[in-house]
Amino acid sequence: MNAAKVLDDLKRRFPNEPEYHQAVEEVLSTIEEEYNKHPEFDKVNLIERLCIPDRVYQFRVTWMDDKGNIQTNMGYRVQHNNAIGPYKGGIRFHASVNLSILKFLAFEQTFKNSLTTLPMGGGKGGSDFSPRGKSNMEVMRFVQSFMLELWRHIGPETDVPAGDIGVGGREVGFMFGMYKKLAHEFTGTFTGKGREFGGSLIRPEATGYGNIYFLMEMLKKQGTDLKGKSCLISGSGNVAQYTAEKVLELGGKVLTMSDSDGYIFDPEGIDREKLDYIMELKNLYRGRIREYADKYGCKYVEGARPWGEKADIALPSATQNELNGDDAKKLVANGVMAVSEGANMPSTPEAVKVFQEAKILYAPGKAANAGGVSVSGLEMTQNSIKLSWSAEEVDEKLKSIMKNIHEACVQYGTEADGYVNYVKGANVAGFMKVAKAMMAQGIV
Ligand code: NDP
Ligand code: 2IT
Repeated sequence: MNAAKVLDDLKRRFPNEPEYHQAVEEVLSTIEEEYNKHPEFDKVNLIERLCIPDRVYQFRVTWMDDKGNIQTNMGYRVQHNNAIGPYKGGIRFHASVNLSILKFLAFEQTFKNSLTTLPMGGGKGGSDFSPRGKSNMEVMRFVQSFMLELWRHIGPETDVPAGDIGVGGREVGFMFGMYKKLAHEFTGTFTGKGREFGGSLIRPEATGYGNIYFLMEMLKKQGTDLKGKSCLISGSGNVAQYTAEKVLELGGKVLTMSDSDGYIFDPEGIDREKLDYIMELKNLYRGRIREYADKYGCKYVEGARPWGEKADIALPSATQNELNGDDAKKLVANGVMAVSEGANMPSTPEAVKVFQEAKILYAPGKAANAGGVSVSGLEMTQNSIKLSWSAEEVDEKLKSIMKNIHEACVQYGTEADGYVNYVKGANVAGFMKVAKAMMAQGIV
C-alpha cells in the first residue's frame, strides 16, 4: 500500500469530508509499514475495503415541535465493518452532525472495538437534531420519528447502537421503547439502557472510568500515579463527569470543566460536592457550566477552552478537534506530562505531533475511551444470557480490558528509544485483528 495514494483516492471519491479524511490519514500513516509486511493484504485490496464503510443509511426525519411546527432533520447510520462482530457504536444528536463526522466516528469505532477484545464490529449514527433547549416531549417525538426509519436496519445480531454526544439514558430509553414496539421484540438491540430493562451497571461511568484506568497504566509504567496531580478536563457531559469522579477517587485534583459556551477554572479544585452540583446542573436541569462560576465564585471564560491553564494532565472529553497545535504547545510549555483522550479525535494532527515530539504520554481516544463500548459489549453479553452482573464484577472486567488495551499499545507501539507511540500501537493492534478476520472471510 502507498498510504498517500490511497488517501488521495479517497479524497477524490469522497470530497468535502475532512474529518473522515483526517481519521483515515492518521491510521494509514501508522499502519503502512506493518501492512506492507503482508503482501497478501494488498492482493485483495484490503485497505480500500477497510476504509470505505460497508453501507450508509441516510434519511429524512420529520417531527412536530411543541408549537405545532413541522421540523425536518437528517438521520444517518454508518455500518462500517462487521468482520469481527455485529456493527456497534453510538448515536450522536448534535447540530454539527454530518456524514463526514459519522464516517470518521464509524471508522475509528472499528479499530477501537477490535482493541476491546470483545466481538464487535464498527458503526455510528445520528442526526443534526440538537436536544439543547428542546422539551422532553419534543425529544421523544423526534426520537420516535428517527426510529421509524432506523429500526429496520438494526438488531441484536446485526447492529447495536448506544449513546454519544446528545444521547444519554433518556434518549436511549426512548429509542429502545420505539424499537421494541416496531420490531415486536425485547432484545439487547441498544446498550446504555436503564438498569430496569437490561442496562448494565457501570455503563454510564465506563468511558470516564476507563480513560482513567488507561491513564493509570501509562503513569504506572513511569513509576507514578494520580495522587496530587492536577487535571484539566474539557466537557461536562457523561464522559467528563465520570472522568472527574475517578480522578477525585484516585487522589487527583480537577481544575476545569467546560461546555460549548466556555470553561470554568476552580483553583481550589472541583471536589465531590461541587461535582454533584455539576451532575445535577447538567443531567437534571440541563443548565450551563457558567452557573458553576456564579455559585462558587470562580473564573469563567466565555468562548474558550481550558488548554491555556497550567496542569499536570489534560483529559479532553468534549468533541473532535477541540485541542489544536497552539493549545498543545501551551500545555507542553506549562509542563503537562500526560494527555489521555476521553473524546473521539479531540486533538488535531498538529497537536498530536507536538505531544509526540515532546515525548510526553499521549493516549488517543480509540484506546483511552474504549471503556464505554467495552461495557456496552458486556451489556450485550448479559442481555443474551439474560443475567445481570454486579457493579464490582463489571468494573473488574473493565479494568482488565483497559489494562489489556494498554499492553497491546505497548507491544505494537514501543519505539527504538523506548518511547511508546500509543497512536501507532493502538492502530496496528486494532488493525491486525480486523485484517485477519477479513482475510479469513474471503472477498465480501
Ligand atoms: P455529552 O453530550 O454527554 O457531553 C458532551 C460535552 O461536550 C458537553 O459538555 C457539551 O457541551 C460539550 N460539547 C459537545 N460538542 C461541543 C462542541 N462542538 N464544542 C464544545 N463543546 C462541545 O457527550 P459525551 O460525554 O457522551 O461525549 C463526549 C465525547 O466522548 C465525544 O467525543 C464522544 O464521541 C466521546 N465518547 C463518548 C462515549 C460514551 O460512552 N458516551 C464513549 C467514547 C467516547 P454542551 O452541553 O454545551 O453541548
Ligand atoms: O464512541 C464510543 O465509543 C461511544 N460513543 C460508545 C459506543 C457504544 O456502543 O457504547
